[in-house]
Amino acid sequence: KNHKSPVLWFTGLSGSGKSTLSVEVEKALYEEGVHAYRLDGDNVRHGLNKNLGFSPEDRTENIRRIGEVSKLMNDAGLVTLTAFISPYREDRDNVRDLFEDGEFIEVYAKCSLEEAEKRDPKGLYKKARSGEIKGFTGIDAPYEEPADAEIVVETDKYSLEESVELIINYLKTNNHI
Ligand code: GGZ
Repeated sequence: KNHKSPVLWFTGLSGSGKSTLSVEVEKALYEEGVHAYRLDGDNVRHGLNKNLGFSPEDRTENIRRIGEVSKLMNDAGLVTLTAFISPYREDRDNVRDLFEDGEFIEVYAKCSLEEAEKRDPKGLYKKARSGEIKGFTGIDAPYEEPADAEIVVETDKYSLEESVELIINYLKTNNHI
């Protein structure tokens, strides 16, 4: 087993399934007896980052802070899972640089915009299309696809179970758990 715990950094469009996936991976880790903690919009954007919105600058600051918090939790020995769009490659790479080689695992929840928009669980894409929300990722704000994510999960092709298994197998194969 590797000495340091990994950080699983989920990235992807709104509606790509990264949040659901991170919840299920956390459960699977628990079953394996691994202590993990998950950061997502509900416990971060409503607390630590409640002064931040969705401008490019605020998204960058959102990701920077989440990266630093992940670093603290990782130092405390937890497997950390984060589920944020994190649309900018540079911001994700800056977080990666906080960690030792192999510790930071980028998990790209890859899903076509078409499928994410079809799911539209909160009706936000609809609002973005109508102009009610401005600067929505994938509509009128960018999402920069990862070029070299450690794990790519095609959430519009694989079941949730298959996707979780893929991630857990990666962690086992690479001696993270
Ligand atoms: C993207 C937005 C926006 C805009 C509100 N663009 O589907 P959701 O609702 O639950 O996930 C989205 C969430 C994105 O927050 P993040 O902290 O992950 O974003 S970032 O990493 O870019 O800082 C969506 C909701 O917040 N939301 N306005 N304009 N998503």
